[in-house]
Amino acid sequence: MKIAIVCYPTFGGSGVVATELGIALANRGHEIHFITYKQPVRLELLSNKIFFHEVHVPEYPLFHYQPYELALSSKLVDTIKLHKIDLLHVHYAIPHAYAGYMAKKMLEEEGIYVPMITTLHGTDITLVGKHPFYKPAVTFSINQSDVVTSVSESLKKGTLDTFDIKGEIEVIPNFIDAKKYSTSFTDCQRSNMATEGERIVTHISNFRKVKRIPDVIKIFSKIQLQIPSKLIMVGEGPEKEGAERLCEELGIADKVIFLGNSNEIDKILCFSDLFLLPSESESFGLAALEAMINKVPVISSNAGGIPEVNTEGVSGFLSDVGDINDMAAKAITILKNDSVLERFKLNALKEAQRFDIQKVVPLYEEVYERAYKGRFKNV
Ligand code: GMT
Repeated sequence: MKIAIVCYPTFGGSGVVATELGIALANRGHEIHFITYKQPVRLELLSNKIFFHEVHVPEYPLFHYQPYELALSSKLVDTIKLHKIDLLHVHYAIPHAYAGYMAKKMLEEEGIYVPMITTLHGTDITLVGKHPFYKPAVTFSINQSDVVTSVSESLKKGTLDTFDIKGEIEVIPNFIDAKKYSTSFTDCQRSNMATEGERIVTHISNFRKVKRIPDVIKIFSKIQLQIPSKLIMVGEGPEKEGAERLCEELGIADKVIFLGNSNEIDKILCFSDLFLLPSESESFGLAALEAMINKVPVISSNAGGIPEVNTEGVSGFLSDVGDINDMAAKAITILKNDSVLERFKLNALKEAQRFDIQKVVPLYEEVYERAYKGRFKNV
């Protein structure tokens, strides 16, 4: 099939999932066209089955806000016509489902019928989408999609509770390429980050408020009182400066390493002993899954879809949002004993394998087949 994928190209779960999905689909013989404003960070264009089409938004001084949706929908129309695309898959409802719907309607005027699949990722529903300023447009574009998928049961429920949804929402969880990780590193070079007797605790995110970055620092501050350890903070975002200040205030700045954004997440996770994800809300928690496939147990909150990924007492532990004492105590339980840590590491890997790409990508293919066959249904 020829599939157009619309996503955010930046560091962030939805863009990562969309990119990895596109690459996997190309490996299975589909022709994939990414359409977004920048080349997605995890996309290396080394395949004759993968194309990238950049959306340009020309600056015009009259506009206070440059009309990205307009440029995107025009680009979709042109690309779909030029490359005879069969199907459109948009990741993150805002504004992609809205722009996709407009493109679909414009194409219909020319007798071209392209089904649209919308995948809901989290903040497009739980944070941004439900704001009264956006809600009618988000509701409309979800309802106009030919198929709607959500990355967890929790997000599906949240969407049905918040919006007036007319059709089905199918849950297709996020995924991970287990094979890629089983063959990756043997030498983790952990000595670059910590001394032999130290444990390495890691957090990776976009450092937004929802990630509760101060909790990460405070949990680690308690851990390091009992276990010699280092904290590695990976990512960039608005909460980073405050986090650096908090480390100074708590007197742990020499034990916390801020690495910024990285394309070498797997290398970092390779030498990590524990992953912290105390988020306020999380539709799935792809970062936790990436940790687990690298044999890193997870201490997380029990928000949203995280319990669908991190299994209590098996791949790690879960606590109520904000309960940093509980999270620190559970982290210490795992870290203080070599054999306990080893058990959790192996369990984390095993649990992550439930989400292997080989099991999940065919679910998307099934959805595509069905949507394509029914493409004239809503005309
Ligand atoms: O976590 C973020 O803030 C980024 C956001 C995104 O859309 O890029 O992530 C959301 O989608 C990911 C992929 O499906 C999920 O794993 C994250 O849990 C979800 N984030 C939230 O719900 C806060």
